[in-house]
Amino acid sequence: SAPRTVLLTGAAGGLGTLMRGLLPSCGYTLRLLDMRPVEGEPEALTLDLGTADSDTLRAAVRGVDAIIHLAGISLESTFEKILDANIRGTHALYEAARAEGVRRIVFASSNHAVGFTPVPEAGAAPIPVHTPRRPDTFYGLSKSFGEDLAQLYWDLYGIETVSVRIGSCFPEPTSVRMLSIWLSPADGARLLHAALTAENVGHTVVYGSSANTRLWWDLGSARALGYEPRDDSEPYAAELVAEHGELDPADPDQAHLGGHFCTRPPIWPH
Ligand code: NAI
Ligand code: 15L
Repeated sequence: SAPRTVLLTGAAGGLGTLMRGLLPSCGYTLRLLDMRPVEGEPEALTLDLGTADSDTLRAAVRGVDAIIHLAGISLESTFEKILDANIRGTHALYEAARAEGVRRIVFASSNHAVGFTPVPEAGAAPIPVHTPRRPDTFYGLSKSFGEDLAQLYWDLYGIETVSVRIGSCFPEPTSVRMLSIWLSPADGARLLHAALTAENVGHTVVYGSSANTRLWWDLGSARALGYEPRDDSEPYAAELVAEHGELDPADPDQAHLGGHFCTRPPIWPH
Protein backbone atom coordinates (compact mmCIF):
# COMPACT_ATOMS: atom_id res chain seq x y z
CA SER A 1 0.00 0.00 0.00
CA ALA A 2 1.13 3.56 -0.68
CA PRO A 3 3.16 5.26 2.06
CA ARG A 4 1.30 7.85 4.09
CA THR A 5 3.45 8.62 7.12
CA VAL A 6 6.87 9.80 6.05
CA LEU A 7 9.93 10.83 8.06
CA LEU A 8 11.53 13.90 6.47
CA THR A 9 15.15 14.37 7.58
CA GLY A 10 16.80 17.72 6.97
CA ALA A 11 13.43 19.39 7.47
CA ALA A 12 14.96 22.70 8.58
CA GLY A 13 17.00 23.09 5.39
CA GLY A 14 16.16 24.85 2.15
CA LEU A 15 14.80 21.82 0.33
CA GLY A 16 13.21 20.44 3.50
CA THR A 17 11.34 23.70 4.00
CA LEU A 18 10.11 23.72 0.39
CA MET A 19 9.03 20.06 0.55
CA ARG A 20 7.29 20.27 3.92
CA GLY A 21 5.22 23.01 2.35
CA LEU A 22 4.32 20.96 -0.73
CA LEU A 23 4.14 17.28 0.30
CA PRO A 24 1.13 17.42 2.66
CA SER A 25 -1.07 18.31 -0.34
CA CYS A 26 -0.05 14.93 -1.85
CA GLY A 27 -1.65 13.29 1.19
CA TYR A 28 1.40 12.67 3.37
CA THR A 29 1.66 13.08 7.11
CA LEU A 30 5.21 14.19 7.81
CA ARG A 31 7.39 13.52 10.83
CA LEU A 32 10.17 16.10 10.81
CA LEU A 33 13.80 15.67 11.89
CA ASP A 34 16.83 17.95 11.79
CA MET A 35 19.84 18.71 13.97
CA ARG A 36 18.58 22.30 14.11
CA PRO A 37 15.14 23.31 15.34
CA VAL A 38 12.55 23.45 12.57
CA GLU A 39 10.94 26.88 12.62
CA GLY A 40 7.28 26.79 13.60
CA GLU A 41 7.40 23.02 14.21
CA PRO A 42 7.93 22.41 17.94
CA GLU A 43 7.23 18.68 17.56
CA ALA A 44 10.08 18.15 15.11
CA LEU A 45 12.79 15.79 16.34
CA THR A 46 16.06 17.62 16.96
CA LEU A 47 18.93 15.19 16.64
CA ASP A 48 22.25 14.72 14.88
CA LEU A 49 22.16 11.58 12.73
CA GLY A 50 25.95 11.26 12.90
CA THR A 51 26.12 10.96 16.68
CA ALA A 52 22.66 9.93 17.95
CA ASP A 53 22.54 6.53 19.69
CA SER A 54 20.77 3.67 17.98
CA ASP A 55 17.78 3.59 20.37
CA THR A 56 17.05 7.26 19.69
CA LEU A 57 17.30 6.69 15.95
CA ARG A 58 15.08 3.62 16.06
CA ALA A 59 12.43 5.61 17.93
CA ALA A 60 12.70 8.36 15.30
CA VAL A 61 11.89 6.00 12.41
CA ARG A 62 9.46 3.72 14.26
CA GLY A 63 6.08 3.37 12.57
CA VAL A 64 6.75 5.43 9.43
CA ASP A 65 5.95 3.98 6.00
CA ALA A 66 8.92 5.62 4.31
CA ILE A 67 11.80 8.07 4.81
CA ILE A 68 12.85 11.02 2.69
CA HIS A 69 16.49 11.52 3.66
CA LEU A 70 17.60 15.09 2.99
CA ALA A 71 19.69 15.68 6.13
CA GLY A 72 23.38 16.22 5.69
CA ILE A 73 26.08 18.68 4.82
CA SER A 74 24.91 20.02 1.47
CA LEU A 75 28.12 21.66 0.24
CA GLU A 76 31.84 20.90 0.58
CA SER A 77 33.46 20.57 4.01
CA THR A 78 36.34 18.78 5.70
CA PHE A 79 36.48 15.03 5.21
CA GLU A 80 35.90 14.52 8.97
CA LYS A 81 32.69 16.59 9.02
CA ILE A 82 31.38 14.90 5.86
CA LEU A 83 32.27 11.53 7.38
CA ASP A 84 30.19 12.21 10.49
CA ALA A 85 27.13 13.89 8.99
CA ASN A 86 26.77 12.27 5.57
CA ILE A 87 28.49 8.91 5.79
CA ARG A 88 27.95 7.88 9.43
CA GLY A 89 24.61 9.71 9.52
CA THR A 90 23.22 7.97 6.44
CA HIS A 91 24.48 4.59 7.60
CA ALA A 92 22.92 5.06 11.05
CA LEU A 93 19.59 6.02 9.49
CA TYR A 94 19.59 2.92 7.24
CA GLU A 95 20.43 0.73 10.24
CA ALA A 96 17.50 2.19 12.17
CA ALA A 97 15.23 1.65 9.15
CA ARG A 98 16.36 -1.97 8.89
CA ALA A 99 15.83 -2.60 12.58
CA GLU A 100 12.34 -1.05 12.50
CA GLY A 101 11.20 -2.60 9.21
CA VAL A 102 10.92 0.59 7.15
CA ARG A 103 10.74 -0.60 3.53
CA ARG A 104 11.31 2.52 1.40
CA ILE A 105 13.81 5.37 1.47
CA VAL A 106 14.22 8.28 -0.91
CA PHE A 107 17.84 9.41 -0.72
CA ALA A 108 18.88 12.93 -1.69
CA SER A 109 21.93 12.18 -3.80
CA SER A 110 23.42 14.93 -5.91
CA ASN A 111 24.72 15.77 -9.34
CA HIS A 112 28.07 16.12 -7.52
CA ALA A 113 28.32 12.31 -7.32
CA VAL A 114 29.03 12.55 -11.06
CA GLY A 115 30.29 16.14 -10.98
CA PHE A 116 33.49 15.57 -12.97
CA THR A 117 31.51 14.20 -15.93
CA PRO A 118 32.08 16.57 -18.88
CA VAL A 119 29.10 18.65 -19.92
CA PRO A 120 27.68 16.93 -23.05
CA GLU A 121 28.34 18.71 -26.30
CA ALA A 122 25.39 20.15 -28.22
CA GLY A 123 23.52 17.31 -29.91
CA ALA A 124 25.32 14.58 -27.90
CA ALA A 125 23.37 11.91 -26.02
CA PRO A 126 22.22 12.91 -22.54
CA ILE A 127 24.25 11.52 -19.63
CA PRO A 128 22.82 8.17 -18.52
CA VAL A 129 22.30 7.20 -14.86
CA HIS A 130 24.86 4.43 -15.34
CA THR A 131 27.66 6.82 -16.25
CA PRO A 132 30.70 6.09 -14.02
CA ARG A 133 30.55 8.04 -10.79
CA ARG A 134 33.03 10.92 -10.72
CA PRO A 135 32.57 12.84 -7.46
CA ASP A 136 33.88 16.39 -7.57
CA THR A 137 34.28 16.89 -3.78
CA PHE A 138 34.27 14.96 -0.50
CA TYR A 139 30.62 16.04 -0.51
CA GLY A 140 30.03 14.31 -3.86
CA LEU A 141 31.97 11.30 -2.60
CA SER A 142 29.55 11.00 0.33
CA LYS A 143 26.63 10.95 -2.12
CA SER A 144 28.39 8.23 -4.12
CA PHE A 145 28.73 6.31 -0.82
CA GLY A 146 25.02 6.83 -0.09
CA GLU A 147 24.05 5.34 -3.44
CA ASP A 148 26.23 2.28 -2.76
CA LEU A 149 24.84 1.96 0.75
CA ALA A 150 21.33 2.01 -0.71
CA GLN A 151 22.28 -0.74 -3.17
CA LEU A 152 23.75 -2.83 -0.33
CA TYR A 153 20.63 -2.49 1.83
CA TRP A 154 18.49 -3.53 -1.13
CA ASP A 155 20.65 -6.54 -1.97
CA LEU A 156 21.10 -7.64 1.64
CA TYR A 157 17.82 -6.68 3.28
CA GLY A 158 15.29 -5.81 0.56
CA ILE A 159 14.98 -2.18 1.67
CA GLU A 160 14.07 -0.16 -1.41
CA THR A 161 15.65 3.19 -2.26
CA VAL A 162 15.25 5.75 -4.96
CA SER A 163 18.50 7.75 -5.09
CA VAL A 164 17.71 11.13 -6.60
CA ARG A 165 20.74 12.91 -8.05
CA ILE A 166 19.24 16.32 -7.53
CA GLY A 167 20.39 19.05 -9.87
CA SER A 168 19.56 22.42 -8.29
CA CYS A 169 16.25 22.76 -6.46
CA PHE A 170 15.56 26.38 -5.66
CA PRO A 171 12.56 28.61 -6.42
CA GLU A 172 14.25 29.97 -9.58
CA PRO A 173 17.40 29.21 -11.60
CA THR A 174 20.06 31.83 -10.81
CA SER A 175 22.92 30.84 -13.14
CA VAL A 176 23.38 29.64 -16.72
CA ARG A 177 24.49 26.22 -15.41
CA MET A 178 21.27 25.93 -13.44
CA LEU A 179 19.26 26.25 -16.67
CA SER A 180 20.40 22.69 -17.45
CA ILE A 181 19.94 21.13 -14.00
CA TRP A 182 17.11 23.11 -12.38
CA LEU A 183 14.47 21.20 -10.46
CA SER A 184 11.49 23.44 -9.75
CA PRO A 185 10.13 22.94 -6.23
CA ALA A 186 6.78 21.77 -7.67
CA ASP A 187 8.53 19.19 -9.86
CA GLY A 188 10.63 18.25 -6.82
CA ALA A 189 7.48 17.37 -4.90
CA ARG A 190 6.17 15.43 -7.94
CA LEU A 191 9.41 13.48 -8.13
CA LEU A 192 9.45 12.65 -4.42
CA HIS A 193 5.82 11.55 -4.66
CA ALA A 194 6.68 9.27 -7.59
CA ALA A 195 9.70 7.89 -5.72
CA LEU A 196 7.53 7.10 -2.69
CA THR A 197 4.71 5.42 -4.60
CA ALA A 198 6.26 3.59 -7.59
CA GLU A 199 6.26 -0.16 -7.09
CA ASN A 200 9.24 -2.51 -7.23
CA VAL A 201 11.97 0.11 -7.41
CA GLY A 202 14.69 -2.04 -5.83
CA HIS A 203 17.48 0.49 -5.84
CA THR A 204 16.80 2.95 -8.63
CA VAL A 205 19.01 5.94 -9.45
CA VAL A 206 17.37 8.92 -11.12
CA TYR A 207 18.39 12.44 -12.02
CA GLY A 208 16.28 15.08 -10.37
CA SER A 209 15.40 17.99 -12.60
CA SER A 210 12.58 19.61 -14.47
CA ALA A 211 12.02 19.07 -18.22
CA ASN A 212 14.58 21.72 -19.07
CA THR A 213 15.19 22.59 -22.72
CA ARG A 214 18.94 22.58 -21.92
CA LEU A 215 18.85 19.32 -19.94
CA TRP A 216 22.21 17.48 -19.68
CA TRP A 217 21.01 14.09 -18.49
CA ASP A 218 18.51 11.34 -19.09
CA LEU A 219 15.25 11.55 -17.14
CA GLY A 220 14.14 8.10 -18.36
CA SER A 221 14.55 6.31 -15.03
CA ALA A 222 12.72 9.13 -13.24
CA ARG A 223 9.86 9.04 -15.75
CA ALA A 224 9.70 5.24 -15.35
CA LEU A 225 8.68 5.89 -11.72
CA GLY A 226 5.68 7.85 -12.99
CA TYR A 227 7.34 11.27 -12.68
CA GLU A 228 6.00 13.76 -15.19
CA PRO A 229 7.86 17.06 -14.92
CA ARG A 230 5.84 20.12 -15.85
CA ASP A 231 8.42 22.88 -15.60
CA ASP A 232 11.26 24.09 -17.83
CA SER A 233 13.93 26.66 -16.92
CA GLU A 234 13.98 28.13 -20.45
CA PRO A 235 11.80 31.18 -19.65
CA TYR A 236 14.67 32.32 -17.38
CA ALA A 237 17.34 31.79 -20.06
CA ALA A 238 17.35 35.07 -21.97
CA GLU A 239 17.99 37.19 -18.89
CA LEU A 240 20.64 34.87 -17.40
CA VAL A 241 22.50 34.48 -20.70
CA ALA A 242 22.38 38.23 -21.36
CA GLU A 243 23.99 38.81 -17.98
CA HIS A 244 26.56 35.97 -17.87
CA GLY A 245 26.96 34.69 -21.44
CA GLU A 246 26.63 31.09 -22.59
CA LEU A 247 28.68 28.42 -20.80
CA ASP A 248 32.26 28.12 -22.08
CA PRO A 249 33.43 24.47 -22.22
CA ALA A 250 37.06 25.70 -22.25
CA ASP A 251 36.57 27.31 -18.82
CA PRO A 252 37.41 24.74 -16.11
CA ASP A 253 34.69 26.30 -13.92
CA GLN A 254 32.08 25.42 -16.52
CA ALA A 255 33.32 22.30 -18.30
CA HIS A 256 31.79 19.68 -15.99
CA LEU A 257 28.37 18.85 -14.57
CA GLY A 258 29.51 19.97 -11.15
CA GLY A 259 30.47 23.42 -12.42
CA HIS A 260 32.57 25.41 -9.96
CA PHE A 261 32.39 22.60 -7.37
CA CYS A 262 35.17 21.04 -9.52
CA THR A 263 37.43 24.05 -9.11
CA ARG A 264 36.44 26.13 -6.07
CA PRO A 265 33.67 24.35 -4.18
CA PRO A 266 31.41 26.36 -1.87
CA ILE A 267 32.04 25.48 1.78
CA TRP A 268 29.22 24.52 4.15
CA PRO A 269 28.99 27.41 6.60
CA HIS A 270 27.81 25.65 9.76
P1 NAI B 1 20.51 22.51 3.53
O1 NAI B 1 21.95 22.62 3.92
O2 NAI B 1 19.71 23.74 3.40
O3 NAI B 1 19.76 21.52 4.51
C1 NAI B 1 20.35 20.37 5.06
C2 NAI B 1 19.76 20.16 6.44
O4 NAI B 1 20.33 19.00 7.01
C3 NAI B 1 20.05 21.33 7.40
O5 NAI B 1 18.85 21.83 7.95
C4 NAI B 1 20.95 20.72 8.45
O6 NAI B 1 20.74 21.24 9.76
C5 NAI B 1 20.59 19.25 8.37
N1 NAI B 1 21.67 18.39 8.83
C6 NAI B 1 22.98 18.45 8.49
N2 NAI B 1 23.69 17.51 9.11
C7 NAI B 1 22.81 16.84 9.88
C8 NAI B 1 22.93 15.76 10.79
N3 NAI B 1 24.13 15.19 11.03
N4 NAI B 1 21.82 15.31 11.43
C9 NAI B 1 20.63 15.89 11.21
N5 NAI B 1 20.44 16.93 10.36
C10 NAI B 1 21.52 17.38 9.71
O7 NAI B 1 20.52 21.69 2.14
P2 NAI B 1 19.34 21.54 1.07
O8 NAI B 1 19.64 22.39 -0.09
O9 NAI B 1 18.05 21.66 1.76
O10 NAI B 1 19.57 20.03 0.61
C11 NAI B 1 18.91 18.95 1.22
C12 NAI B 1 19.56 17.65 0.76
O11 NAI B 1 19.49 17.54 -0.64
C13 NAI B 1 21.04 17.54 1.13
O12 NAI B 1 21.35 16.20 1.44
C14 NAI B 1 21.73 17.94 -0.15
O13 NAI B 1 23.02 17.36 -0.23
C15 NAI B 1 20.78 17.40 -1.19
N6 NAI B 1 20.85 18.15 -2.44
C16 NAI B 1 20.26 19.39 -2.53
C17 NAI B 1 20.29 20.08 -3.72
C18 NAI B 1 19.56 21.38 -3.88
O14 NAI B 1 19.50 21.88 -4.98
N7 NAI B 1 18.97 21.95 -2.84
C19 NAI B 1 21.02 19.56 -4.88
C20 NAI B 1 21.59 18.24 -4.68
C21 NAI B 1 21.48 17.58 -3.49
C1 15L C 1 24.14 20.50 -4.46
O1 15L C 1 24.38 19.31 -4.27
C2 15L C 1 23.95 21.44 -3.34
O2 15L C 1 23.43 20.81 -2.18
C3 15L C 1 23.06 22.61 -3.73
O3 15L C 1 23.17 23.62 -2.72
C4 15L C 1 23.47 23.20 -5.09
O4 15L C 1 24.75 23.77 -4.97
C5 15L C 1 23.48 22.11 -6.14
O5 15L C 1 24.19 20.96 -5.73
C6 15L C 1 24.10 22.57 -7.47
O6 15L C 1 24.90 21.84 -8.04
O7 15L C 1 23.75 23.66 -7.94
